[in-house]
Amino acid sequence: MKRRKIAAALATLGTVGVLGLAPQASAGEPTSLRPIAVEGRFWIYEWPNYTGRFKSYNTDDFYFYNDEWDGTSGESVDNLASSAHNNTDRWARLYQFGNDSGGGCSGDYVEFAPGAYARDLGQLNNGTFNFNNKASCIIFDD
Ligand SMILES: [Ca+2]
Repeated sequence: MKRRKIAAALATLGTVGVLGLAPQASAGEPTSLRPIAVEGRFWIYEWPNYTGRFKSYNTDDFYFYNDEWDGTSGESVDNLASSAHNNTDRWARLYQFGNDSGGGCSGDYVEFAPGAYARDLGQLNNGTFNFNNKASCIIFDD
């Protein structure tokens, strides 16, 4: 997967993730879910500072709308994540727009290096980039 970087180290707690605005980023993305073997899990949290309800992923998921917070029934995680931790061995991206019809994901994205975390998705890139309550898709690098 080609990685377009508008590089900027996140300021929070030494996070090494990179983010970008990439309306074209869906070009070349896989069009179906892959059973890739990711070590560990990528965690999203309802509130900043890794608090509130949580959900984790260890494979691509193009459609957060049908995912529930752990321990809930029918309460979608879509557009509600406020902090995140990539506790996997892969690069991963959270995308603004998901897809349930075979297409890729699109819109703004936040890219996480293996092990990277974002304490507040609403205050990325020294507070200049707001990804709070936007995540709708996750894609891991091969
Ligand atoms: Ca899903």
